[in-house]
Amino acid sequence: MNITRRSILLASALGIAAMAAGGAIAASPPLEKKETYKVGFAQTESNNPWRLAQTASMQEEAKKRGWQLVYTDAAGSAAKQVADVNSMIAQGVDLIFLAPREEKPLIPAIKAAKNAGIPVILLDRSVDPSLAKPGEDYVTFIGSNFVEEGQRVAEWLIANGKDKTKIIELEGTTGSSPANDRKKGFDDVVAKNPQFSIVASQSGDFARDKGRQVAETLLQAHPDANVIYAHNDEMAIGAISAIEAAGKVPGKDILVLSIDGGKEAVQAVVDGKIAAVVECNPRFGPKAFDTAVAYANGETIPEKIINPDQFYDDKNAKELLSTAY
Ligand code: GYE
Repeated sequence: MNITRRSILLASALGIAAMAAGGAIAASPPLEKKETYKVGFAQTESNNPWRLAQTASMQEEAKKRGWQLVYTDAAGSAAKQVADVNSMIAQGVDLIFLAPREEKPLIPAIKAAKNAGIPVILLDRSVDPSLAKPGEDYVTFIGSNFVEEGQRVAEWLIANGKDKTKIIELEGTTGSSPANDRKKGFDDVVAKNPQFSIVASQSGDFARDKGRQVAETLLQAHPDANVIYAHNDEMAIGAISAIEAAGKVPGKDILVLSIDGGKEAVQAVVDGKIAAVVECNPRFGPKAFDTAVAYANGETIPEKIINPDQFYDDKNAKELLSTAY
């Protein structure tokens, strides 16, 4: 009996043992050791440079290794993303990389893949930890520490904001893990510094035009606001248009803070329109595929694999601009 076959049998024996102990099959399905794979990548949307960089990184890596990549784009719809995962299951892919749009609606699709014996690796967004678990329902989560990203922005503001203390927060997609965690990380630090206050917080759905519209409305409602914290670059760039349309100067009257660190935003730091950006690293390909191989080899996979993120402000943006995606 070859090693792969033996490890599959061992994994199912463990599953049967778990069932006998009164639970469902515990472990995430194994991945057979093969020369090449057919893997799925269920992208959530493609409306910004971050997503395009992530998709390119996944496609390049698949090409480099000679793996077949079944790519879908849910175009901003969790329902379509569920259908995309189900279609990958029907096509019999070996493994699914999933960027779940929101924390809850993708859970049934993750469980369906598990029931079909297909391991899932979550990329860049996570799911509600009370509903699905790493090592059990999915192999692992690969991505940034979003709570820390929010904290880093808040700490920069506390240290450098001076008289800029009244904050408008533009939240990402409601129910998505980066929006939840970037809010938590930022708001908790601000709450410990009572000279700062969040005067309004509303979703701009991680989108440029929605961010512009929401910023416009909130700036009218709160004319004393002098900080805009956006959960991503797209909304920050939208907010800059709203600030200028209101006859104010970004970087002078209103500080703009952002997360993602795409080239356009880092250029805006160089130009003084964005005060600081925490990068959210979109280069997933090598790590994602390496993790799949390690999993097939039977290595222990950590519950979370965290990408390192750069930080840009006026001290380093010019020098690092050429390295931004
Ligand atoms: O910040 C945003 C994108 O999930 C980390 O989603 C990702 C976020 C990223 O659309 O720009």
